[in-house]
Amino acid sequence: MTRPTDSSASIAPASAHTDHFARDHLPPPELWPELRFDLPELQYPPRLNCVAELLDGAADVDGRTAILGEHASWSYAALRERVDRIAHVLRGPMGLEAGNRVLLRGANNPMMAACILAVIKAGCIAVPTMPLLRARELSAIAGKSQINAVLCAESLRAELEAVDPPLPPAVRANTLWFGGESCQLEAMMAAQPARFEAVDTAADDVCLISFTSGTTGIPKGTMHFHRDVLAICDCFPRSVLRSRPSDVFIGTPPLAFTFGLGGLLLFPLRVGAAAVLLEKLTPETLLKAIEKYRATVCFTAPTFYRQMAQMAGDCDLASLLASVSAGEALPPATREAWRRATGLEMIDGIGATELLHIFISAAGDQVRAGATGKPVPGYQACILGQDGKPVGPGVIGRLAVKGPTGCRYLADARQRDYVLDGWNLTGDAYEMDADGYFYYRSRTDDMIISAGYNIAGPEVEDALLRHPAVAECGVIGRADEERGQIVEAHVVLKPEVAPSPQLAAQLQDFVKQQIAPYKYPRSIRFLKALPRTETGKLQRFKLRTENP
Ligand code: 3UK
Repeated sequence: MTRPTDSSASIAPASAHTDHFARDHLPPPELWPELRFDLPELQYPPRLNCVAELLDGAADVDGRTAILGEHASWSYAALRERVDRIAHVLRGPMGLEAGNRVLLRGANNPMMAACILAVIKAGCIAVPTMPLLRARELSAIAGKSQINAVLCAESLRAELEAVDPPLPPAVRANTLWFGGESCQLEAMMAAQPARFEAVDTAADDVCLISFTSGTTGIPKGTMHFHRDVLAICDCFPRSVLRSRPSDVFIGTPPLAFTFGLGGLLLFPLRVGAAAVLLEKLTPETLLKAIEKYRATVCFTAPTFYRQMAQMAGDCDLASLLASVSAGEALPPATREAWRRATGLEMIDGIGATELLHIFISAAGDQVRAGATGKPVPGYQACILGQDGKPVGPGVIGRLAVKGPTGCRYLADARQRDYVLDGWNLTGDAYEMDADGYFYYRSRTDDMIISAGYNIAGPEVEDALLRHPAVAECGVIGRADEERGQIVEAHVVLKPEVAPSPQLAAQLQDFVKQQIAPYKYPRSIRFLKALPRTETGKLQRFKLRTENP
């Protein structure tokens, strides 16, 4: 519950946490990015429980649907009751205190959503994990965030029990299973009161530790406050997406990925809309589900849109008003294919786990060809040159961002790499135009340097994707004695096309006709599929290392 701001608002309000682990492991203040609250809607009171804010007002609205799943449809009141009962289980029988960390595991479904919300409402810290994570990664995440308890879907039980090195005995003793045959958590909920008074947390108490999907290296835990959760709802969805109570949100990103947590749970709740949570979606089943649920807003990654564009003709997508693409660069060829198939102008948006959600984007007639967009109101962005100073239009440099959210790694030396002079450095090479539009070029460390030329892989990928034989592709720099690096394309062909040296030569010519010839791929390899993370990102390092 939030109290009116009082005269002591300028003094940092006391944490509600009795377990101070999170606060103790925040980076030192001088390593934080600058935080800016430049809009009226970003002025949050010093005490704030974001889940109380999202649920306790809306829950009184008669019968409105909050969450739909394969086997469930919950009104706001029904969702709130479940969240409250789970919060009682956490603080009662499980014996947790405010500030404890709860590891969460489950596919996208209504119970997983209720569990995340309950942990936060109970004053604890949610540590959601992606279903496909394997034993070693899970063990690292559990260790780094020093978890106190686990809520896990019964369907992922075997995997969790195989975690190696095993979870500490106290954590194993405090693990509850939901769904499946046993419905252990559900049975305990039934014995609890239907109302839970939200823990009166400080706006800057940590409520979420989200681990970066990380295409390389050891996972980094990013720490987010109650106020951050509301701030992302009051930025992109409000000014770019313009979501409304009548919206029905659907899509693929896992709730354990902040792209999904925001797009498929927090954003709909913030405006009193409905969220459809479905497991194991494919491009085909997502299209069917949009039709079935009359979804109005879709969140997924570029490769899903590319595949859906080819099948969209078989479905009635008339309900769809907005399609949001994030996670990796949206090739213009994919934007065009989706527009041809559906008549919709996609909303591209760049977000990051460190900043929780999207901070540069554009919608409708604000979309400019090839650009991600402009800073979302509430955020600022610029391009930094090699000397760390902002550069003007037309120069490629490092993308730097600041706004109401920003990077705070859990006990991680890499904090120094992400924050420079108050700016968050996302690791992306971008370029700005004279009108303030931002253009993605590549990841900073993926820029290909061949015979002295800088070549951005995604531009070559976009050219290849326009060839009718190409389903997907990934372009990397391969070490080369003569040129330093050469451009190498890894191409997945459409099912009806067979690979051949002739086709490779055709693809090379095709690229040369569209972009500067020096950028053409000197090497072409045909693959059955591209290596991707669970969040839909191409793992370029695997293309480099697994195909020597
Ligand atoms: C890349 C993009 C070009 C970019 C995310 C929306 O992807 C998300 O978070 P991650 O921490 O990765 C961040 C990095 O992914 N990227 C994301 N979107 C785009 N590149 N165009 C885009 N539209 O390299 C960025 O630095 O996994 C996305 C919302 C929440 C998220 N966490």
